[in-house]
Amino acid sequence: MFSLTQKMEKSWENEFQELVKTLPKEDGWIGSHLYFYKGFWCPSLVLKSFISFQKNFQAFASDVILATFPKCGTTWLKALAYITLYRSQFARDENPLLSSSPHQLVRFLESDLYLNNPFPDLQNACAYEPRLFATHVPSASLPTSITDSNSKIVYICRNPLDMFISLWLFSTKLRDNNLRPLSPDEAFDKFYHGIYGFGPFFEHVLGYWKASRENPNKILFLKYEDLMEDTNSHLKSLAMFLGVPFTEDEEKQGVVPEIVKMCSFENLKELEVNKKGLHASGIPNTDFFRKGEVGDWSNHLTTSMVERLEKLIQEKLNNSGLTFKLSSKTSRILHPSE
Ligand code: PAP
Repeated sequence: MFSLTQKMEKSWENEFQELVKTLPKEDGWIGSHLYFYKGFWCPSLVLKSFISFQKNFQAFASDVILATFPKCGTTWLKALAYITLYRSQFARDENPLLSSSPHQLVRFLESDLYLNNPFPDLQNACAYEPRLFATHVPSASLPTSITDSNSKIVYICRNPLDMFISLWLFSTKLRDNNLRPLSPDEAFDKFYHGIYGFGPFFEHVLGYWKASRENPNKILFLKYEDLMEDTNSHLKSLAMFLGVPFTEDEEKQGVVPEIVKMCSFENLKELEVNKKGLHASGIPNTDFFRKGEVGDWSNHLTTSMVERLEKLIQEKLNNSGLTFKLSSKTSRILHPSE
């Protein structure tokens, strides 16, 4: 005899399998597939959990959601936001980053909490209040309870050239051994056409960009390059946005540069906790720390790849007001009117 819950699970599984058959499908970069659903390429491993997250997540007005495009600074933002938001909860020498990776501290909704459970225990997933979660889901596909509530979103993106190199090298490292390697040309072609997890990049970035301009009190829009250039002042803006501004006393005591240093690439990469252990998806923690630089694309991309990407950026960002710095040395900004 099946219980009602088992019957519902079976019918949802059947419904899911029928849906999957109808979706455009492409090979993934690491091993599994990508399905085009709700306007983005969803990795097959998280398709079901994305649907559960979208259907079942109930946001609280106090929630903070870190929304990011993959390889654009998620790990860094998780560390900065966690320490800033909860700094009054722990002693300075008991910093949680010393014992947990940023991904353990701020858990992904679709690719962690909802992975094997359509109704995860979200309350116990966060050590402190307000709740802090992360997602790679585009703004148009977020659960309506996030978009319609007073919950806050912090978004980070990065220039697409560095993002592509970061994604390609990350995928190359983790790619299933049974598959032949993804050549730079193949990877570039897929990237150019927006076929990678949570892509296309430009639709994702522009979705959050437009939403943040319409409602700057709800969405703080950050760029990796700006954060790299002046982490202190962006951290102060982040604290203000989260409703936990640094006090004069804290500023005098040097709390801001202390958090910046704690969350820096150099520091996090060397912490024992980030050198071992696995992310919820099975990816080694250490693979989230590679080079952490602006402009590394120039060591990898051919001239023709750069030209094609620059043209694509100009086309896609035209009239949006959004620009990206491509290099830290020259502060070169690629502007759509260039
Ligand atoms: P995810 O979206 O898959 O979780 P994410 O953290 O966004 O990954 O991307 C990893 C990138 O951020 C890597 O960039 P790279 O390949 O160009 O080096 C990683 O090195 C960089 N990164 C990780 N932590 C930090 C940090 N604390 N400061 C600056 N960059 C960082």
